Amino acid sequence: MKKSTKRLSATLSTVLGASLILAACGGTADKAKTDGDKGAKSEGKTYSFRLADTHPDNYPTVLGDKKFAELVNKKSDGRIKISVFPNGSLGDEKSVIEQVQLGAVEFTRVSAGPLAEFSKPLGVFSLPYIFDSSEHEWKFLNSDKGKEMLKSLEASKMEGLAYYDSGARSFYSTKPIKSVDDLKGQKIRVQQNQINIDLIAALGGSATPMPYGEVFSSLQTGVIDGAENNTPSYVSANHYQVAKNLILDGHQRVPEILLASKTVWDKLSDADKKIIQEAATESVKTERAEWDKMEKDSQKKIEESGVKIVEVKDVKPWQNKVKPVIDKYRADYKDVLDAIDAARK
Ligand code: GTR
Repeated sequence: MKKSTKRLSATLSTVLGASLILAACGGTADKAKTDGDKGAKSEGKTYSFRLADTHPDNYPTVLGDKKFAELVNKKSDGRIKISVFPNGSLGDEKSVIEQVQLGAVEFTRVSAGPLAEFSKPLGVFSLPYIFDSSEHEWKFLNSDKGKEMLKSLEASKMEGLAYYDSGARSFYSTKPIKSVDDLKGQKIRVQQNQINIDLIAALGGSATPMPYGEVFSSLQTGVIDGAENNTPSYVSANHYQVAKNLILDGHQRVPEILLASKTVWDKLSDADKKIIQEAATESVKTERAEWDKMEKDSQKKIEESGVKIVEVKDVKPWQNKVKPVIDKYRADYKDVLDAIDAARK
């Protein structure tokens, strides 16, 4: 989609969403409930909500979203309908987050990367090399502190429902990258937040924050030299067809987050909140299983397509180079970094 068309559709969707939510929360059709049901106030109401995701239809997060929607529908006996809008069709992540804060879009699945500009605690996930492995990351995400971080979104008008998997992010470029030194002087696209800008600066490159949907054409036209992401995104967004040098440095593990607009959430009955929360938690299993599958498929595709892959055996030189970033933010994130360290044991 052209940028101008995309913007128009994002604006249109804001307007549309706002009217939808008015209809939903203003108390539409009260379905008669069976007797003996003394549930909370809004029980029995029907809702039609939208969920935005930047990824295409068959991507693991979108499959997770769909599972979530299906479970909500089932658990509410068809009263709560959530339609999934993939492909960034409701706007890029930053503008979707803004729409969610307003209540114009009711749900979204976004990366913790862009969320960091709206909710400072989530910035910790953009710090480099804080997790050793997927196991370490998930042990933390499932810990009390991990759950508390989801809840911290409330202060920014969002209700965090669940974490989804997003693996590890690595650099890729149209120019060769054989070691950490090769990023020097390269223009690298990053997710939109300050920590990423500092990260690229520490590596000697220049950071270009921009929406995900613009990365492919920017690589093609040379606006940027490279970018960084997990392998499923590298493949599904076709970046691997243009940026054919991949270095598996795994500098970040930035989880995905499924969340609701707090404006919408606060108007739901306790029973409906419970339905939605349970469905979100249950959908994690689907997303993670799809994630594992897609990581393997992407790996295969990359190998078959002539991408030059460099495995990083020793991350020490990378860690040393990005240490100024950790030093800059250590005090801000002390509590959570301690909890992440504790999850290592
Ligand atoms: C992906 C993530 C997307 C988006 C993208 C990006 O890994 O799943 O939601 O944030 O990265 O780099 O913009």
